[in-house]
Amino acid sequence: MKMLTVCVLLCAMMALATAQSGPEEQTDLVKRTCRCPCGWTRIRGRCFRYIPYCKRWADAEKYCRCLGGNLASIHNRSPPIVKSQNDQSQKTDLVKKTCGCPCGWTRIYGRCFRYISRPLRWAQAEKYCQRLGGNLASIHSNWQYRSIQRMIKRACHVLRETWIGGSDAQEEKTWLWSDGTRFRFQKWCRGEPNNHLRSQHCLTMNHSACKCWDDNHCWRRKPFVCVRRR
Ligand SMILES: [Ca+2]
Ligand SMILES: [Ca+2]
Repeated sequence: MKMLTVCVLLCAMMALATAQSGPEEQTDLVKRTCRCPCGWTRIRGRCFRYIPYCKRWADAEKYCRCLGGNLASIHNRSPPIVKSQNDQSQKTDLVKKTCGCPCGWTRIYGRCFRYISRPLRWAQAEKYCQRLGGNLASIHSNWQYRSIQRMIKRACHVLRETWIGGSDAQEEKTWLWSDGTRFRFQKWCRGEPNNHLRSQHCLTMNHSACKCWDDNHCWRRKPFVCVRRR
């Protein structure tokens, strides 16, 4: 059975305190503040992650160890994983969010998004996303906005003010997305963008109690959301 191909690879890691940092996860500071790292789903005290790659069992186990866990063990006759196949919301958490996207990315409307909790300045955040093969996130509908908020909430349970890819640094009041897509959808808070002190040129989401958009000072350090096509 050495050549057994595992097409549904499910990794599990124990409580956060026992997790080891894998190379893909080391840059995320999520582990320090969240119960499960980004891309993992907490079920009954353990963190699970579906990996949509075909691997032999041994390679699958090695991959999970690299992420700080092991292949999933199931201890109940009706375990939450099996149960989730009939539960649309949990099924979405475990399967759909990684389907077609690299590990750690969440698929939303055909694109892959990733929340990085490490606070960086806007330009640093854009460079970070570029190193991951993407850009800071562009958002084109209220539905996408809500989906990204849900992704952040799954990761950290709160909606912190977060950089996305809008900027009017090139020309005041001309907002552009750093990924080159057209800037049409807008979710500004009341009174924003106000270009406070004539020096706010970068876009944050989850501003104020309304969790809407604000133009902010690009030098401020905030967590951010990256996007890539696949
Ligand atoms: Ca401005
Ligand atoms: Ca502002």
